[in-house]
Amino acid sequence: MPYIKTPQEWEIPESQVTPESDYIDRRKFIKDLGIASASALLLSSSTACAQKKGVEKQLEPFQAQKLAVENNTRFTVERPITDEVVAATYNNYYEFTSSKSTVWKRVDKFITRPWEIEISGLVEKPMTLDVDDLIKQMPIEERIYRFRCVERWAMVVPWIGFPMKALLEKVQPTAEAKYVRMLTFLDPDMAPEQHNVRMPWPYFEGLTLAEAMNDLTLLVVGIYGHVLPPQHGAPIRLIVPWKYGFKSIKSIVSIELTDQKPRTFWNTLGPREYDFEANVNPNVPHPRWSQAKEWMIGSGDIHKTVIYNGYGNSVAHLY
Ligand SMILES: Nc1nc2c(c(=O)[nH]1)N[C@H]1C(S)=C(S)[C@@H](COP(=O)(O)O)O[C@H]1N2
Ligand SMILES: [Mo]
Repeated sequence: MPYIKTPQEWEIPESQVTPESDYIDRRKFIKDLGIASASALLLSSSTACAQKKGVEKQLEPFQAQKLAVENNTRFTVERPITDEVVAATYNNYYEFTSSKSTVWKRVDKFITRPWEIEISGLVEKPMTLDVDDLIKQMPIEERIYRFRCVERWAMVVPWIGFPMKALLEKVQPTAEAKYVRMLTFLDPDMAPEQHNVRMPWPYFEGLTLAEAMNDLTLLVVGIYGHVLPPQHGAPIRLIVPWKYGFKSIKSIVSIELTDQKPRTFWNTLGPREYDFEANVNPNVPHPRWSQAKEWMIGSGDIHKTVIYNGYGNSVAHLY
């Protein structure tokens, strides 16, 4: 079945393509992966079909909430768009599980509406907004972007959202504002891995104000023509396509403007491995693997990694 990844010869063992939690509980993690890969090998095509049907059913209510928006033709990618089911069954969302292929099965208790988002800190007009009221006020459009995880998998996805700049212009950062700090929700009843005390919940990330104001920086509320399903970070998440995926924080409840560089979730857990900037760069290896190549989820196609994930024209001047 197309959504089960065929291992490529150059690929390193699974235990290394899932680094973001590797060292936190290495033994348990490898055990989980062992089970996951063994079962993937044994999966008969009928089981695979049943699995595909399960995902399709899980996605249905979100697909029914269509977002009729224009595609912004300034953003095109030469590579094929990743299949929706592939993208919806290969997720990093550690609040639910560290096993990418089962996030979609663990999000059923995750209630994503109503949802409020607070914008605070060094701004002239702090505000708390209902996400749907916010969406009505913002210039929503579709953009096809490349997406690259630090673990070397990549995809091409049609996001729906609005430039973060539009929201920042509304709240008016003060002259002292230099950074943007973002937080994910905290609710262990909905997200069981938030009971795991080895991780500093809730997930937090940050950008410089210049990065946040860049035209590419998108606050995303939809995907594949409809509202975001929970596994992709409903109801609102960040996408910064020239940086490794962990910067693109999901299910945001707070955006705070600060004059101090914010800490980040993965940098707190692995300071040597996940820096604040995290720009995609083939010439800077991760301490445990090369970043020279990447592979597309679904097809397994291998490509050379491109500096700034191919978005150098828009962002190289920032560095
Ligand atoms: N709150 C939160 N945001 C998160 C993560 C997470 O675990 N929790 N994982 C990050 C990582 S490592 C990646 S690669 C992307 C994955 O996004 P996707 O599942 O929509 O492809 O989400 C990022 N945002
Ligand atoms: Mo990632």
